Amino acid sequence: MRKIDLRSDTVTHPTERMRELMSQASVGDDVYQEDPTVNQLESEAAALLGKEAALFISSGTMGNLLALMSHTQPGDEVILEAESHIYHYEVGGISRIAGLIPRVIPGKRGMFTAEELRQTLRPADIHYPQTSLVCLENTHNRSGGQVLPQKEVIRVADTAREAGLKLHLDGARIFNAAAASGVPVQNLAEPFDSVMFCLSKGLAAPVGSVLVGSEEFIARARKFRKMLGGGMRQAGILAAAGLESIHVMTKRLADDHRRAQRLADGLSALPGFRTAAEVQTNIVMLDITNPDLTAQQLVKFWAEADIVAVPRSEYGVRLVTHYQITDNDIDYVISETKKIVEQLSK
Ligand code: TLP
Repeated sequence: MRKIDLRSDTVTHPTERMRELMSQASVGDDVYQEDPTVNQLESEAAALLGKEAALFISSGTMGNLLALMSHTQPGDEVILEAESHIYHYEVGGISRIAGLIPRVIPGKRGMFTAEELRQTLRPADIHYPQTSLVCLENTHNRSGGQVLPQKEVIRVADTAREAGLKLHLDGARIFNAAAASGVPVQNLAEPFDSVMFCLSKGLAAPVGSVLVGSEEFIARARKFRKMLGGGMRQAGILAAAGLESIHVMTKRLADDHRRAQRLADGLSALPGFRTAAEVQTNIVMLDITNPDLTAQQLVKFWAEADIVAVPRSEYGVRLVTHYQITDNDIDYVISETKKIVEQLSK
């Protein structure tokens, strides 16, 4: 039986059309900037996000790291939301490789306010590190795919700019934010000097992310990418899939969001489970309120029914919808979970 894999949208396979386009892609040596398909992806991505230039990179982690390195000098301080992906899940590259000091501000649903940023900024003093960058994340992964409130994003950006700071957006799922809010990606990207977005999550490309920003910033990032061993050669094979992601897969994300809401509604209606009432995008944070069922046990029960998920805490599981998850799959997950609840109450 086919497995219903809800661990992440990173598990998506390339579509048949992507495989066709990949096999036909024109290629060249991208380190010499001679790959026509990579060049096309970069120019389309820059235009779509309203920035001067773009760089095709192997992963979201690399894109964020390149942004950190390109906007700062080693020893600088970077301000991040406390639950951000860069802080939690990027192996500390911010310090180990970029040589930066992260300073975190706890937010609500992934967002701190302009006032909180103002209070965090320090006056000039010989003792302090140089603060040079503020990073935000939209959608915000650890808060369950929340879309950041754009008005507050603009206020934070204004405050950062007044203080002479640069702004980077981890927009791994920016197209989900656009689909959910109805705000075009260009507007979501507008307050930022740079944005990283991923092709290989809900957009189904097998590999790749894109970093966008000014010509000067991208030239710096390109050099750092080479330094980190991320210079690619005939990468048009991969960029061809990325173009399909942008042209086609960005248009269908509302289906994933609707299914995530249906999954949350179905599971939270069962005794012993809770989710946020409103699921904004494709991530459902499921809390188990039945002390006799741990996340580990639930995931084990599910595995027997070919449903794949991973615990995120003792009583918490993250479930992510994507194009390989159908309406029938959602019904099946809910009905199998109901069986587990019935077994437990016997
Ligand atoms: N997130 C992955 C895991 O790393 C947790 C996932 O399954 O959600 N920014 C954000 C907001 C992300 O969610 C991710 C991946 C990245 C950056 C890093 O992208 P990759 O995995 O391409 O390095």
